Amino acid sequence: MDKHIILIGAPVDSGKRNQGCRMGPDALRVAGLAAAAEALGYGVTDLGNLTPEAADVAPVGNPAVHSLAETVGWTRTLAAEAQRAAETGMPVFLGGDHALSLGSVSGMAAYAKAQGKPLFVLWLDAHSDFHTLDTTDSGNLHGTPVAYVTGRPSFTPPFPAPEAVVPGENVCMIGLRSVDPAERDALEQTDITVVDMRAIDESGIVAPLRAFLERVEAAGGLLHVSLDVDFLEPAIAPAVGTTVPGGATFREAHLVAELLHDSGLVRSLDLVELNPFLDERGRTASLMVDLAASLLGKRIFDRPTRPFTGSLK
Ligand code: 6HN
Ligand code: MN
Ligand code: MN
Ligand code: MN
Repeated sequence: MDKHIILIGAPVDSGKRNQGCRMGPDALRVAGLAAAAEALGYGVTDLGNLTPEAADVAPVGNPAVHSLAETVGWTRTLAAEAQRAAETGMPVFLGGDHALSLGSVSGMAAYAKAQGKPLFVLWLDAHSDFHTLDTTDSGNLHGTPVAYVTGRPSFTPPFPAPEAVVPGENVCMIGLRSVDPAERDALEQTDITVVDMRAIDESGIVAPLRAFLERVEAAGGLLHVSLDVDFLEPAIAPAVGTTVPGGATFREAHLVAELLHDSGLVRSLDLVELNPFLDERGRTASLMVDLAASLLGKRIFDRPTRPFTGSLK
């Protein structure tokens, strides 16, 4: 089961106005995701592209919010599929915009709860995606999933009440460089670990990641990783609608993926916000697949699963 991957196509495009992420799952397939996993010894099942269940919802108070019914439908569909897929392997959600994580993460939280284990979430993103339905100015629901899964108010109804809430202390965000004032004020009231690009510049990306992974391991937790394309520096990953300069470099991102593999803790993964309409000759899709391969164990030479800290004898 730990060597079995379930690819779940989630062509969610309802989380923002600019369209194109619906083509993401197929671009990740064309870039060779299944073959890369198979080459690393995994069995791969591809469930194809899902469609959202129909949802009938009343309008909410904030008139900026759009595509609400479609996003609620996706959340129900993906939360149910996450729980089903996790029974037989490692779910990999092929986005689709980041609104898909309303479903993937809440579904994995429910799965973890049923296993009697805590879910931890690593959010690799330029943005904190911590808006509620009340605070979002853009009305773009891809900016809300962390608020939903950590139990902030305003979502229920129309969204389903999460079966299990993820405590803020179990969430670590790395790569932040675009946080709206309302998100920042709310984040400061939580125990969410926030690692912005300045912190990475000053101290490197390894220390905060390792500290978080040690907490996941000590708690016997399951780790969900949510990788937004805009975590990456736009010069190397242009295929995203929300580029912010100053992102993670090629090597920083690979090192994160490599350390995640070595930890043995990753239970599920989102690959989100890829907009193939904005790509250059598939380079962003290929980079996302290469990062997924590193996370699944692609390496140059074997290293000890823990960093070498002892002395040579
Ligand atoms: N993402 N904070 C901005 C908004 O519109 O709420 C940007 C959200 C970006 C969403 O990273 O998936
Ligand atoms: Mn995001
Ligand atoms: Mn983002
Ligand atoms: Mn905003």
